Amino acid sequence: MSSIDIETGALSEVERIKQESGGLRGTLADELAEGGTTFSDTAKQLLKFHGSYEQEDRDLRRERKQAGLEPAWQFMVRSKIPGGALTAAQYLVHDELAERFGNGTLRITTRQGIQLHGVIKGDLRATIATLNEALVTTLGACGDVVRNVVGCPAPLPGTARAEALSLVKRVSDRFLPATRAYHEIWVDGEKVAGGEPEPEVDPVYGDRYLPRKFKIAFAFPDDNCTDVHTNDLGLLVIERDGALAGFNVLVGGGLGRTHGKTTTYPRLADPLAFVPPDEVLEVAAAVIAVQRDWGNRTDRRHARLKYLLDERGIGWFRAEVERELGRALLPPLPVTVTGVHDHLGWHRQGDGRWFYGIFVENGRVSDTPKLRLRSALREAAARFGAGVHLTTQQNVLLTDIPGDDRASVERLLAEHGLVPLHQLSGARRWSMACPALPTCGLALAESERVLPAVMDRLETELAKIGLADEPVSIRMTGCPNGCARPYTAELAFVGRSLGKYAVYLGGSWEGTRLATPWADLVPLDDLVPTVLPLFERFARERTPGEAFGDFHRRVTQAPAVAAEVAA
Ligand code: SRM
Ligand code: SF4
Repeated sequence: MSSIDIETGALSEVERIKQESGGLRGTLADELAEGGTTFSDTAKQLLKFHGSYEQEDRDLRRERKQAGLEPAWQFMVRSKIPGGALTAAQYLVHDELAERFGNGTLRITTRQGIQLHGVIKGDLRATIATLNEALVTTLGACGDVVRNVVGCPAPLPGTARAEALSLVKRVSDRFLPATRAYHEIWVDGEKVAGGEPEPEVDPVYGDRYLPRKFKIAFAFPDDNCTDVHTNDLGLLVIERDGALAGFNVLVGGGLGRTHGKTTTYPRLADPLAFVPPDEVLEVAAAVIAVQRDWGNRTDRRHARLKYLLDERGIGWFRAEVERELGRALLPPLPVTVTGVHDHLGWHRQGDGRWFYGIFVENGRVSDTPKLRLRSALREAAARFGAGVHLTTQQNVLLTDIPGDDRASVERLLAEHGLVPLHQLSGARRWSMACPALPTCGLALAESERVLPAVMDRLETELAKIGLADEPVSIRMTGCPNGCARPYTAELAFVGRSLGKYAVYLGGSWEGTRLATPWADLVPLDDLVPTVLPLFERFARERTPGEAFGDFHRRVTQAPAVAAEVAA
């Protein structure tokens, strides 16, 4: 019996759209052929599964409305890049498309993807087709399916690392939607425009796909650079004698919440089982099947796996997964997550070559008069054939660089205005922001565009109190959905309304503890003065080696304060 049989509420509108879409086709091909600037509401929903969102330039909203014009419709195209690994050629295609069809910038995402913004409807097909020619897909980058599978992108030596990375790709391939619609619409083009949709039922997802987005991450206990506990399904590597012994399976992570409501909340994943490497695909399929059959399809705000787990309990969930598998699961192994790396700077790959990690402020790759980052990355890829690996902290690793080229790479980056790593403050190096305005339709406040100035101000103050090099994870989002993972940061600013933020405090450096609300409705200009006393007290009273988030969890966060702000 599936949960659908026992649900009493009406299915959400998106469920109907998926079910009637004929394998995610709907009217997409016809609407593309019609031209114009926008899609119908139904087609917009299906477009997400193909890796694109219809957006508008919100900076132009008022002006265009006053002039009696329609909104400045434009599209975001998101590449799905398992483990964030691109060849030089694949990266160069993104760079070229950003120029030809986008807004001239590339946006590295918090899930190792690349977003092109500002693509107009008439250029969508060419954009997606060109990515596919370079063997990059956008299928399932958005929508109610398994999203980009993330894993540590650093090509460090070690068989466990190599094996885990190869599994990232296999898991991603396994859970790509099976529909042929994607190729018909975007790659083969005309063949299907106006044609009858072929009935197709996806062997993994069925005809209604999943109740909601589903996120998978791989991580290492000593390097949780992917923030594994924030995913619906996490796979934490267990090594024995340097070899990959298997994974602890974690389930039910997710961060989305709504201001002023306690019924939606961030949640870290719980350990479910230990699985050997050759059973990962099967166990992942079973976890996905349980969420597919039992996840909430009436209320999209309660449709993520985390709510199913809280409603039914981990014991029930384990029993359902075991029923799917037809066998018992092994208990999870005791394991502690001890570290997170950003992989910036030079590192040996173990094959005689090197990789160099570059800080990309808030993931935005662009050329400005001061910093020509886009040109620098393009040249590095073109001249040195460097692979471009993307991190979940929105940074870039240039890979496969011969030792002899290291000085030339450094020169190239310096010529384009890149600040040497040692000049970055610890706080800036670990900061992240989501795109928010002007592209995100859900943004309540600015994020990417204002965090750099907040960091300028904070950095100056931190230098005065001896914390210039202190690594502190600081994240900002334009709304409570959590796209830059604010709730696992040590300090976070979450957009409340235009120019006002909630302040969260006390997540752990390792990503194993959630931050809690500390102050609310703080105006943008007051953010630094508001949080500075926290840093001053930290500088004075911390124990040796104590991290900022741990200190504040220990000394300042009375639960009563948190509860008050949440109410
Ligand atoms: Fe996100 C929706 C951007 C990672 C939670 N996210 C959106 C949309 C598509 C807005 C929308 O629905 O109209 C944003 C597009 C903005 C724009 O202008 O392009 C958007 N999310 C992003 C990215 C680009 C942020 C970034 O700074 O890089 C990330 C793309 C990742 C990728 O390549 O796939 C991104 N989003 C995340 C993460 C972090 C993660 O997965 O590691 C989260 C929190 C984890 C989670 O999913 O719980 C996240 N995004 C959301 C949510 C809340 C989901 C929920 O369960 O409530 C929404 C809203 C929704 O789905 O209804 C959302
Ligand atoms: Fe948009 Fe909110 Fe996500 Fe930021 S956190 S990109 S404002 S949905």
